[in-house]
Amino acid sequence: MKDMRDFIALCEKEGLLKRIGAEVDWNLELSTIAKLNEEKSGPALLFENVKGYDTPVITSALTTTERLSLIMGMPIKSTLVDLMRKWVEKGEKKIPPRWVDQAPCKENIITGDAIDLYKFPVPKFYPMDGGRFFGTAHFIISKDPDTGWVNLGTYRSQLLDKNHMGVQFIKGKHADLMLKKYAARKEAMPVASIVGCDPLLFLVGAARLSAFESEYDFAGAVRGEGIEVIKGETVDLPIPAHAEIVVEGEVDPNAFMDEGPFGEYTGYYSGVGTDPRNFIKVNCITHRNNPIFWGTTVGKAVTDTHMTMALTYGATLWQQLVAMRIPGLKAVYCPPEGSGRFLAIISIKQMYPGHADQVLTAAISTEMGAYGLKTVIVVDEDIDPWDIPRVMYALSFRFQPNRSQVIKRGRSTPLDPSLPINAREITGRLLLDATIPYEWKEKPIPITLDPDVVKQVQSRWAEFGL
Ligand SMILES: Cc1cc2nc3c(=O)[nH]c(=O)nc-3n(C[C@H](O)[C@H](O)[C@H](O)COP(=O)(O)O)c2cc1C
Ligand SMILES: [Mn+2]
Repeated sequence: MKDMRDFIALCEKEGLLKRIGAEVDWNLELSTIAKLNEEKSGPALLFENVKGYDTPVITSALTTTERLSLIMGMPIKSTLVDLMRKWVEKGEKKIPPRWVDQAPCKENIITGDAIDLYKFPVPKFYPMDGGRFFGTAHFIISKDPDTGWVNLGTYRSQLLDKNHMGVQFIKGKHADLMLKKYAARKEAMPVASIVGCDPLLFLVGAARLSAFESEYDFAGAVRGEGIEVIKGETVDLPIPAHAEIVVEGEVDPNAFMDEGPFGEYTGYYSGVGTDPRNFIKVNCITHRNNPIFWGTTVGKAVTDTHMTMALTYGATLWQQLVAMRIPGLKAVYCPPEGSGRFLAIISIKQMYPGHADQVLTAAISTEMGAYGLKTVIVVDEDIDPWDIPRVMYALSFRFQPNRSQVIKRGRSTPLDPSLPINAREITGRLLLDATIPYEWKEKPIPITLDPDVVKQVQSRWAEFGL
């Protein structure tokens, strides 16, 4: 899969995409249809007739595990955990991007006064949002001025006027780290915002890969070949050759415009209103002929974004636990209902006393878990962490509060609505041990059926009229 068009074709072949020919307004109507559709785990939607525009808009691309499987090149009936496991395994062998000289993303090049972001059918998602959001299912490419490390990160981008887009680089995110370096050099940071591409690139942009690691190399690893890139027109950055729309520009570290609010994936607004934020001054737009715009709804779980994060954040946590060389890890699951980040369930084969405790404290010490993860549950290997009824069983019959811990302080996300709206830097954490202690000499005695009697009863099953 090279681009959005391949993805659309594949979805259509599998009956997982619906084209909408009826006229739909970019102003709240399109997002409302997408949101209601996603709440029912509906198909990907291709809006072909957006009021006042020729450009179609795709939404709900990632709402189901089936479509995530297509993107990951996995059998369509895979589970989220299957996809996470593949992510962890494939990610080991990084493949750098491959440079090309010609690319479809250069079919149209717009500079100077002709630049106009309103040329695209940018949706307004929720009534209380501060405006139209150009960048939802997009990512921003930036480069470390010291080391040349190229980062892809999804940071929402609000359309502010025809050549300015707000950006929200939360403190400590990779684009924020890079922007601080440009600030020290008294330079603006060159960036490119990409809308519409191989959906895997968006997934890696939304994943919490470690610092100094390029999301491009990771995407190449999953694809098994380097992602094709071409140099930007006005920025020295690798641009996905098959991107639909590329917005090139620069971020002045010391300039701010009013941005937000935006309905977040927690189902709430993250602040109390508009905030001054950095922005992109757009210097060039390139796009394919007949480009396709891509948007994603956030808001109340479970939607597109939650499924994205359950995969990408969950897989990142798993990867980072593997990197810590913790033995006995069976599976990691971060439910989409918790947007893949607030709650994690980990199953292990216990190998020594204190193993479960080690896993619990390790999870909140990973880069992923140290930021926002609030509740970690560890279960034995016979419990699949995605099998919530079995997790409830373990929490009822194996869990013991005296073997669990409350951690008073840890790094939080400003998005967590369980904290006061103006004090979201620090969170508590809860570590729940729902395993049978390894060191117990006498373990609870499980009740089993006699296998011979089971066989005998099964052979007579029809006789009982059941
Ligand atoms: C739809 C969507 C919107 C997001 N918006 C933001 C945002 O505005 N700011 C932010 O810092 N992270 C945002 N994130 C989370 C980041 O994409 C994620 O933390 C990613 O790891 C950032 O890239 P980085 O690790 O290279 O910094 C968003 C994620 C998604 C899926
Ligand atoms: Mn990164």
